[in-house]
Amino acid sequence: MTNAEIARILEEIADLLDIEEADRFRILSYRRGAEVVQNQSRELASVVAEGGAKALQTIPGIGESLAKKIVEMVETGKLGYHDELLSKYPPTLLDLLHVPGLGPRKVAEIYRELGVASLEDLAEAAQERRLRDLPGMGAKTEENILHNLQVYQESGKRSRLGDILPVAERLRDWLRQQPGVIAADYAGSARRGRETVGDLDLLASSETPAEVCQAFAQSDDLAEVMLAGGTKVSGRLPGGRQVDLRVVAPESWGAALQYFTGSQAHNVALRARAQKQGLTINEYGVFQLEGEEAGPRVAGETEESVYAAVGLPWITPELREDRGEIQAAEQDKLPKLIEETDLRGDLHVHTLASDGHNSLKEMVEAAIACRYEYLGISEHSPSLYVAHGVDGERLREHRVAVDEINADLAKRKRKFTVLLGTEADIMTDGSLDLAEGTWELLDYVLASVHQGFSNDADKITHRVLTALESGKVDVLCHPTGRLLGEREPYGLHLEEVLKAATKLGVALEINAAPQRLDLNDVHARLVQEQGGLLCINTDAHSVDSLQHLRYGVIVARRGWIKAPTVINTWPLGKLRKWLGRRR
Ligand code: DGT
Ligand code: CA
Ligand code: CA
Ligand code: ZN
Repeated sequence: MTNAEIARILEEIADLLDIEEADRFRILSYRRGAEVVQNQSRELASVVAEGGAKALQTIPGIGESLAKKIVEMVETGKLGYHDELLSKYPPTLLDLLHVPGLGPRKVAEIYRELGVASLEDLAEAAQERRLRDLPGMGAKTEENILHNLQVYQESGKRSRLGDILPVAERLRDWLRQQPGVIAADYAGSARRGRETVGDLDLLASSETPAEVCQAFAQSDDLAEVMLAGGTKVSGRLPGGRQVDLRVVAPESWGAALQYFTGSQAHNVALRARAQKQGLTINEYGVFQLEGEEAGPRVAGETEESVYAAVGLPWITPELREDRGEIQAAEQDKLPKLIEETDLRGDLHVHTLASDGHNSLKEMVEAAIACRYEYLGISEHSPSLYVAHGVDGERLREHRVAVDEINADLAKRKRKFTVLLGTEADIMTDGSLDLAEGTWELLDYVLASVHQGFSNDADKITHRVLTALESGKVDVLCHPTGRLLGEREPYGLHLEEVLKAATKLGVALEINAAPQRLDLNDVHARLVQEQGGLLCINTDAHSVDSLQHLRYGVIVARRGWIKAPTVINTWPLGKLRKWLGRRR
């Protein structure tokens, strides 16, 4: 049983208890448990195998009772308590909780009053206008539910990159170790780093494809096998996502990798170019055209050879979206894209002081292990009660703590600096949630919209612009507020906000949290084109989430971003100077 599966069961228990209106703290403890499990880098099943419940309890956040439940899940594949709760309700009822805007209270009510127990029931009830008569609902709520339901059902067809990439890497590594495999990689949208992935495409080259296919079809990683042929396997991963493996001959490896990486639009453009040069490209290679027919092979063993055959340098997969990359390659104007190692620090990080799970010291140690030069701590501001926003008094204590850590680091001759920032809420009137006298204490200010969303585009745009014009904001965080597959962007006039930010010298965040990826690739590119600045942050709430930076870098690369556009690639001196520009 994987950590993700364990976490899902705990999460479901919390949801079911929520529907039952059980004790809040009990519900919260299951949610916390799920989060702790999700954030482990080690598989808990192997922790149990090695040291049982005792070993589990050495992990911070896992107490005796959670440990017992995890052992039961690992050993039996299920949890009695979970089954007991589930048996009280139709299994599809839980799906309703994932529809944005439908909390447990509402779900319980529409189940009780209308017998709505599945997404289909819900759609029907909304279309037949039966929801609006329930207490506390109305025509408007009903419309919203119907709309959110459509959004949710659309997004359910794709997985987040952050959920798929680790699996893709594991399967690639597994394939590379199989006897007879010469090369293996993942292709498709996962290799291009798209923010969501429809299905996972795997590719291997081998002289003995049937054996490779057979081994894959029998591997524990597939929950279901739909097709197992001599050169192709189609199956499903444990959460239902489809995965296809194709095995090709070594001389076709590069051509197949190029073909199955896509995007389709990029491939179409590349093929058109080939055609003009009297060549044809398919998944087996590049061939000379003889009339309509493919003649002798001219390339195909490597991807480089495919691009070289049509007179182009190799194009990195993140750019293969037919957004001008072929023209740029042709003119030798491909950008020198940012890389993960260009980042010198993370400026959006939470600790136990607000809603993070690790201490300041632990976050600093983890950032040093990432080989960063600096780390910016940015706790939530006071108005965000749910996240234990930090008030002026505590911020002063924080300043002292950060200064002490810096003094200690200096004493130990460590080249590492902790910066003190804040993640100030942008209030509904556009003012910043900064307590009197705190701005002077801070090295920098992040600003975010977290609450009081409005559907009125003019209103929310005005709100954000007012905040930017305060002259105190250094970085505007997760600018559109979207949550992939859960919440659409606030309807703000984004281009207007991006322009204003650039004019006012405010950097825009690419929030690398896998559920956000906000700004996205297209908007990040727009910022760079208009001469603005970006900042790639993880918004980490635990040491493990610092690793999410890679997803932000992928978004940036897909947005053609070069390192100098991103302020946290700058050396500390340059960054400090910029942060102090208005002080
Ligand atoms: P996805 O799975 O929806 O996230 O997106 P992709 O890009 O992974 O698309 P997928 O899985 O349908 O196909 C993988 C790649 O294979 C795709 O990017 C290009 C190539 N490919 C698949 N079918 C076709 C096709 O009919 N024509 C062309 N030119 N290329 C195709
Ligand atoms: Ca795919
Ligand atoms: Ca596919
Ligand atoms: Zn944050």
